[in-house]
Amino acid sequence: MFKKILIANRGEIALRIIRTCKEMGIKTVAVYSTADRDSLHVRFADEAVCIGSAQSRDSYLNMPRILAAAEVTNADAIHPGYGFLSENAKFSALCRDHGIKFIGATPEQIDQMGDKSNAKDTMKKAGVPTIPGSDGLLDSVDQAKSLAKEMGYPVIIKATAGGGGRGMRIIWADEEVENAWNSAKQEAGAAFGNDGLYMEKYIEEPRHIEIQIAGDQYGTVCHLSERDCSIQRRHQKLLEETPSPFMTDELREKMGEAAKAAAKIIQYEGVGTVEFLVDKHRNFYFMEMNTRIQVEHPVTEEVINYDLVKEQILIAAGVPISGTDYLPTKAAIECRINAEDIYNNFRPSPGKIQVLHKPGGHGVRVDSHIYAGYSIPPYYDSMIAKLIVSAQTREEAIVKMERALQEFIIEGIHTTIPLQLQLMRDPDFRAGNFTTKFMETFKIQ
Ligand code: MV4
Repeated sequence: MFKKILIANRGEIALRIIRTCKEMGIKTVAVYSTADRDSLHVRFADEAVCIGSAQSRDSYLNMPRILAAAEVTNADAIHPGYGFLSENAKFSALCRDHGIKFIGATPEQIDQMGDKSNAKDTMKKAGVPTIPGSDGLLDSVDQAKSLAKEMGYPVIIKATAGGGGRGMRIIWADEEVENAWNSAKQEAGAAFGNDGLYMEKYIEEPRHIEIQIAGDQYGTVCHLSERDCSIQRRHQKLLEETPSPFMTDELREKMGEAAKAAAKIIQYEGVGTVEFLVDKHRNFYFMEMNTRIQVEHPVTEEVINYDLVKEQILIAAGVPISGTDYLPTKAAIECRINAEDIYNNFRPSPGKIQVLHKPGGHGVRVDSHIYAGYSIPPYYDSMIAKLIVSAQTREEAIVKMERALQEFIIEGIHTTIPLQLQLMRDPDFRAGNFTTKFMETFKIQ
């Protein structure tokens, strides 16, 4: 087992990883920027190394400095958390070259899944359902035009290096193809340095349902059921839950098997997530595979009674997994609490937390790095807490979440708590009647 793990991240996930390491008897090294001097991950780690100034590229994205911190502290593994370097093939390769175990995917797997058209091709070969569309990348606007005509509208053009909706264009008619092609190509080239585009049939009003998987070094793979992440705003998830109110036992079985096939074909080792789009007829299609621990992993932990970070560490250390799939016996919901002003277009709201009261009670979990007197720096992601509740049924979980949100007092900054409260009281949300389009028409009160 590892003796010492360096956590190449900040905020709640750094704290989350430190907590598991402590329970496993593994020493921890925090790295931090000058803006995070007073952070809890620095306080609670066994050692802490300042790696640079506030801007991420000077600190949390600075590979040489993080590797140097690992070398001087004698860390034998690096946990990258989510975001930052968690899906960076170069960093994964650098760790390998330095004899430090990267607790995440290999550079080959990251590259394989990072190119979306290529990932889709790989999944097709594994027998995982994919959205009908172009055979690989499109060569020209003329090819795009004829394929769109042949498939029938609407279609969608996507950047192969994309993610988060960038370089994506929905097309409803012949005359829109040329503009969509040009602007997507330009946007993708500028954003990713790769302007490769492919086309798919556009799925209207889908749900975003993902399957958590785990694979060990010996080829054993299991799935740990689904999370419904359809409640999003501008590709930022607001709330995640398990089980999905749209799920059936039959669909879970099929999606679980597909997710395992996806993991097997790339010989995936570690915990990962296979994202699917699910249409109104419950047809499901591979969308992306994430080779990291995700923000929303706690909802899965609460219903299957399993520490996913511990599992990541055990798998990385070569411990075999049991290989049995997990089915939910409870319900869990996570609300992301962001320092944002929902009445001013979700403008970030950094600043000092003057008063703080975190909710508690049975079935309530708060994953957060904030404390009374803490100043939220303006340089990073605005998520400051995750409120997770679990209960016997979805209905009870919603009631509990409403209660816990009411108890959550944060003064000094704006937060998304009022929006989350409104969601818990929304008749369509309560009925499980929502798609990825839900927030587009949601009226903030
Ligand atoms: C789609 C789609 C509809 N049809 N592909 C959004 C980000 C990227 N991961 C893929 N995305 C989508 N791909 C086809 N063929 C709709 C979306 C989409 C979406 C997907 C999941 C969650 C939220 C979304 C919001 C807008 C669009």
